[in-house]
Amino acid sequence: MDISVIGLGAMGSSIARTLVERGQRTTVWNRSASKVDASVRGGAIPAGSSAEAIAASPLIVVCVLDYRVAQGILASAGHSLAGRVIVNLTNGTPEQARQMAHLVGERGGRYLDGGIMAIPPMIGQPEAVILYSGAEPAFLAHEPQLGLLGTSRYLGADPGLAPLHDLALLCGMYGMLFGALHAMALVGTEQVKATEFTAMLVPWLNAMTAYVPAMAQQIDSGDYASDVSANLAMQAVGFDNLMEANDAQGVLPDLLVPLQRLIRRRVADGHGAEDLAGVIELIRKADAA
Ligand code: FVH
Repeated sequence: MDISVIGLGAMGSSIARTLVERGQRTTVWNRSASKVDASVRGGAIPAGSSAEAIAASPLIVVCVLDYRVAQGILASAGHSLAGRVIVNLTNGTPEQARQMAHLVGERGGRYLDGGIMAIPPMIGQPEAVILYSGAEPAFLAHEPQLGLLGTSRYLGADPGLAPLHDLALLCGMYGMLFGALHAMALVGTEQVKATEFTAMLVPWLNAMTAYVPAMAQQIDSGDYASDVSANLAMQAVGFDNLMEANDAQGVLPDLLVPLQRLIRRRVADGHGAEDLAGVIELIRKADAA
């Protein structure tokens, strides 16, 4: 099958390389020619322009820096989009995805938005999960090719669903990674090496991750008060110690201050006997917190 890849940054070049290696006739375009050359040496076919790359294949993967760039490329393609399936794997927001679907649809193309839950070296392996949303018949027709990039998960007809899930997963990732950085900074004030501390940190984070499904059940039921094993009023007191120790050790408190504010607010609202999961009620309503 023919496929075109537009954008040969770290991710796009990995996508193009994987497709070539798996026997796809892959046409590529990138703003900077040097990256095209590298891809062509690997077996891809160069296109003279983005419009030429779109015209070359029924299935076009776009993976550029942001939607502003992607929109410029697709808008300038005009009616060469007609009859094409555009799979936009560029990171963006749900609203941007819906607008892009509209743009492609107006020009006679079909649109799938995607969220790549992987880093470039993972592309082509089952661990590379790629979320899709948008035109379902187009997804089903091209799943065999898209499946070459990793494990595909189709989330629904609304093109905004893939970026919504993508960004939510990134929220979870950043919360965890920034938490790990903060923990390493705190123990580092007493010359504990990050590599040494990791042996303790990773099992702890794994144990806490195992607690997430129970939190999810509380969130879906709205019951934060049954079977409470660590009540929020107790956690608020412990959090005060945490803040005091950070201050004494000279560690920047910026990551922790908003967490303490949420815990205190929830306790002040009368939910001190409940579990931590109830804080979601404040997070859900930006103006209430
Ligand atoms: N790399 C990763 O780990 C993450 C994994 C999850 C998904 N993201 C998203 O993928 C999009 C591309 O990311 P990338 O890592 O390939 O990014 P870069 O290596 O910086 O390549 C950027 C490409 O965009 C092209 N580009 C930038 N500005 C323009 C422009 N004005 N006109 C045309 N093309 C443009 C750039 O071209 P060039 O600089 O080589 O000429 C690259 O092809 C991104 O949404 C991630 O969030 C990656």
